[in-house]
Amino acid sequence: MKNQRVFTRLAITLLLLFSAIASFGASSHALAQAADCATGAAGASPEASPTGGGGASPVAGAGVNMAFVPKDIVNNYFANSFKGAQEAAGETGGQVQQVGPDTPDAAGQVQFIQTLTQQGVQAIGVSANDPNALAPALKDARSKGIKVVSYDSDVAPDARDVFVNQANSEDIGRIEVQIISRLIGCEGEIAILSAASTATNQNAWIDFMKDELTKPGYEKVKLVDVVYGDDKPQLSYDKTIELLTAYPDLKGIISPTTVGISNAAAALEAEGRTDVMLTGLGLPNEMRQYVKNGTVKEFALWNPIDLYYLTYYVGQALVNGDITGAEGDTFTAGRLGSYTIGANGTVLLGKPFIFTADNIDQFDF
Ligand code: RAM
Repeated sequence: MKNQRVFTRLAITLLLLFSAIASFGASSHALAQAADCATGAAGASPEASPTGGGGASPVAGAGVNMAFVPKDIVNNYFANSFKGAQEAAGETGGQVQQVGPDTPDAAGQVQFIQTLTQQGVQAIGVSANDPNALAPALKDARSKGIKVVSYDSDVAPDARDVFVNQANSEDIGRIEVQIISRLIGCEGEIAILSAASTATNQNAWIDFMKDELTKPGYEKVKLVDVVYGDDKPQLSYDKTIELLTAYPDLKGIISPTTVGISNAAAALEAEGRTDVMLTGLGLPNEMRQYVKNGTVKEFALWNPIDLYYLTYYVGQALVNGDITGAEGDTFTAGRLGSYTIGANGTVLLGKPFIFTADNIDQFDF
């Protein structure tokens, strides 16, 4: 709670600072448009700070009993960020738990969903390792009156009520390509180190990365491979080494997964490959050392604690009948303010934020 407040205060300070810099026409590293290589196309714009919503005062509602089933419970992105759900439930008298497999595994997730359905929780939040493999179990839960909120990585739309998206998928995908292309001087071979090949979120981002690369300005940037570390630390490390071996001229790696980028950074550091640029989506706390020693110059993310916080409030609003998940439904999510359900039952947390050596020490997640 205290850390969260400090973070919010810091974020507001940063927002004001960045607005001031922008209004004086100076360039800020964190706000710099990443689209230096693309010609004739506006780049996706990163957020000034990774906060969401309108900042309204917390409004208590009737708390509900909600369970979260992340891709796995070991990954810090999920394990540490669950405190956002605890914070939200604490504000309204709700109850939350987080359960799931030790490694990212759709079959393991199904078992937890079935158990939660038998226990009769009121809402399930889920980040899918596979959009379709989880669908039957989630549909069964819904048929028994349980509200299903996917977050982070969506399931098949007819298997959930609402999807809480951390940031626009297109923004995320394009920003990654813009950053790596600029870092390699708009020329050279790049590769992608992803999570599971079935992960909904990474696959959506990769589609936009590929599309971005078709734009004018990227003619000399060549995507040579997409490999999968399955969000397993050792496998992600090994896949990075394999890329370095298979493509001796490799200039850059994009890893749109916190497990992937941190282990790719470790591999590059161990191999002394300062000539290979790395960017992607990472947790500031896992990336700090690599940013400080120069292995990684820039990477992006949103605030995953806020993602959990918002997801709890969506579950609560669904259970209490404040929303049905229809486009245009509105609800209030405590300190994040009010949100409106968009097309396809999706709620958007905010924009991705770019972390650099200049700002990374201001974040603790
Ligand atoms: C990993 C997971 C998660 C993704 C982040 C960026 O922790 O794959 O789903 O959103 O990276």
